[in-house]
Amino acid sequence: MPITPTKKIWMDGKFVDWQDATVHVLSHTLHYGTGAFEGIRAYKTPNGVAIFRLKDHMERLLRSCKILKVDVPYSLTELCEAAKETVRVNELHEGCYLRPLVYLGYGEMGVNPIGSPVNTAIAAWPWGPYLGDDAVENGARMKISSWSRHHPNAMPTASKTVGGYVNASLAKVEAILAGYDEAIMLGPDGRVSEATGENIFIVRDGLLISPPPSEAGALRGITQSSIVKIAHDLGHEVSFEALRRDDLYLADEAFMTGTAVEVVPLSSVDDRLVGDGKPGPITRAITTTYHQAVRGERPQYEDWLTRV
Ligand code: PPE
Repeated sequence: MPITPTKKIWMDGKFVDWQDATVHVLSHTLHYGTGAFEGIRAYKTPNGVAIFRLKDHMERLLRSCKILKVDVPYSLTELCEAAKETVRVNELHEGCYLRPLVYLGYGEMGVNPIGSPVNTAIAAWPWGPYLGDDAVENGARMKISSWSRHHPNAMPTASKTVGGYVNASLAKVEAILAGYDEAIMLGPDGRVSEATGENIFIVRDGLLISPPPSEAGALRGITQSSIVKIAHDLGHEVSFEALRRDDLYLADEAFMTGTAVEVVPLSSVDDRLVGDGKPGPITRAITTTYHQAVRGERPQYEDWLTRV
């Protein structure tokens, strides 16, 4: 998706003009992929723009780096303040997507990352529907990927590691070239893991089911956990259970969740319609509540919002 440039990007404590926010070609992460990122959204609310679950995202960024043995030179509070400032400086009153990135910069070559400078950046820009308006309205056509999700001893799936996204990218390209909207990856055990940048839910007999993140090798989604809370509040039970591909084929409803995608229904999986192929009633109700919650239209979810 094309980026809409904004004015400034936060880089290691300073705001740099968008076009000058560059790195040296010998930056370590560019070659070896050791680094971590986050995706966060901010929304316009009746009381000004607010970042959704900011602290949870920055905590996950620090945890991703802990797994990689990368010491981030900023505290949780400093990262949260920098994100708020990035939205303010760019006057993103209508909301935006934020991309914090911790990467190893210029100074060392060779696989050994120890000794490389640790750099931190936060960019923000307006970002529309991740898979387009049609997927939001009518659902996405999904393909089970021939690429498996990483084995946890090959790549730590709890970390949003830069290099880990080669796996997601291979699956995404395969799905798009085959005419689908998005890929679902199975874990090394053949169970459903997650989509390339989204967690998966199905609805079966009124019960919501999502694969348990650590067993499935899926990211512990912050949207996934928001949806669990919303579903409970709407009176639905949620269960974390292993799913097989045929559970997806036979689901009454299914949807995916993520910061970028928000909540998008699945219309089909491997050309089998999910239900009747149209977004189901539970998916719709949850989606509506999610959209209201992120926009500050549901007081019970105010704790999730950080005004900038
Ligand atoms: N799984 C993966 C692999 C993943 O990357 C994401 C977020 C999720 C699940 C959902 O997590 P959460 O955002 O906490 O609900 N994917 C980010 C990157 C997307 C991209 O194309 O870049 C995102 O949604 O911002």
